[in-house]
Amino acid sequence: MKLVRWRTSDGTTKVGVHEDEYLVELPFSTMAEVLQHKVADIRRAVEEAVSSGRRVGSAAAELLAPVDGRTEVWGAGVTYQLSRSARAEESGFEEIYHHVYEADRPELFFKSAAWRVLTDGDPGGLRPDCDDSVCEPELALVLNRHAEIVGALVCNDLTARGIEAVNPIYLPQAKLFPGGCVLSTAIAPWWSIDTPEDLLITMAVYRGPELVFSGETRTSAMRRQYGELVQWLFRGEQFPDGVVLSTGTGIVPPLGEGLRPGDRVIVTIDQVGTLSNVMTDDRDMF
Ligand code: DO4
Ligand code: MG
Repeated sequence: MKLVRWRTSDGTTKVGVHEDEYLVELPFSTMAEVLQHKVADIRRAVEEAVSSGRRVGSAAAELLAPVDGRTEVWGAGVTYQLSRSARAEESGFEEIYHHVYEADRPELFFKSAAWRVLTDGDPGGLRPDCDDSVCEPELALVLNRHAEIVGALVCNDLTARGIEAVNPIYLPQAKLFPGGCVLSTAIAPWWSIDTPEDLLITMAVYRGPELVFSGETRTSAMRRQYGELVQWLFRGEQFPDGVVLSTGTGIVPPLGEGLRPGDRVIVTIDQVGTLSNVMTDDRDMF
């Protein structure tokens, strides 16, 4: 059972629960409104909706990206040892990445507004002015305005790593661009996930029929606790419609083996979901 947004055949957008081939509407008009509530209230609304039996078939519904309104997407960086060593290797700025990996304060950055977020089956974006871009498969936390974890998503934090490698101060240009933020369609409620601190994350990149890269990690390899990242994010910020916090990547393709237009990237996180997107550097696609 997952939380989703969908568009009906008459063009109305709804928010509800997706279970098997059924949808059940929730008493909220947007996902932003859901994220204004405490987890206990959201859970109660979900349980009441499911037990009401007011199910509709999902076949005619168009599932949408999971966020709307003023909900933002933020990223955490250098939270896995592999991310730290890869950034140091690609840029030569070893000390900066070493320091942020060890420091109390994590690296946190704005990634996307809700209206720019793409989802499963959409194209994924590559910057046309960067010839070394990578996919970053990450577990993303869905947080309400009260800094509680409501659920989880798969995030592909697409990154123009060739730009960041020239100078880490170019980070916003390496992270924010059309098609650069892809989230899975359905929010897995946090209360439904067993051992969220040890989930398997896998990624595969296909060029035509050929598998050109694959990798895996586990969330247990992350240096920081989820609660620690959440606490730092809310320390100096407010999110009236909640926020999605992507927790960083533990899978990094080797230098020089970046994505090309036409590559299909598939990311899966146990119990959370799957993302499959074909990459493009054509900005008219977004
Ligand atoms: O320092 C750059 C960002 C790193 C990042 O996005 C990650 O580690 O996932
Ligand atoms: Mg990342």
